[in-house]
Amino acid sequence: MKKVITYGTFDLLHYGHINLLRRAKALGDYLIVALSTDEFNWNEKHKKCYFSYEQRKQLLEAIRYVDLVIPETGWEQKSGDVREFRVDTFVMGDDWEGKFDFLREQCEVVYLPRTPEISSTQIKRDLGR
Ligand code: C2G
Repeated sequence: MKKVITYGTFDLLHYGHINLLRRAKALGDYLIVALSTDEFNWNEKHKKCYFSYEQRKQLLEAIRYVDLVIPETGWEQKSGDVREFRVDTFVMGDDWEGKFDFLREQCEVVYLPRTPEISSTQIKRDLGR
């Protein structure tokens, strides 16, 4: 069974996220999503999420492409996750291009083109208008 992993906040879930998850799943048989916790988002990414971790987890678990959701609590966990879950492929949107190449020693690393024009920030901006 080919296992794929990806990481993110996935707040205000939108079709850009779905495009990423669909393509990530297509690279294997089992997709793990490491979901940023509220603390990680706030302390490390300075993101205040609209939905809580539990709400964002519930949304992700309802997506047909997602097989498992685990917490992302820090930047340093990726190598351990790849080892622990015996991951074959690590996937991120290409806004992260090159940032996780150190994982190439352990697994395949794939950066997928982002879906242009949509983002959680854009949604907030438009709704605030
Ligand atoms: N994404 C995308 N297209 C968009 C928006 C997001 O392909 N229009 C992708 C991102 O490239 C990322 C994933 O969807 O791979 C999740 O996006 P975010 O929730 O913004 O994740 P991010 O804040 O980049 O967190 O340790 C890694 C971080 O947790 C990644």
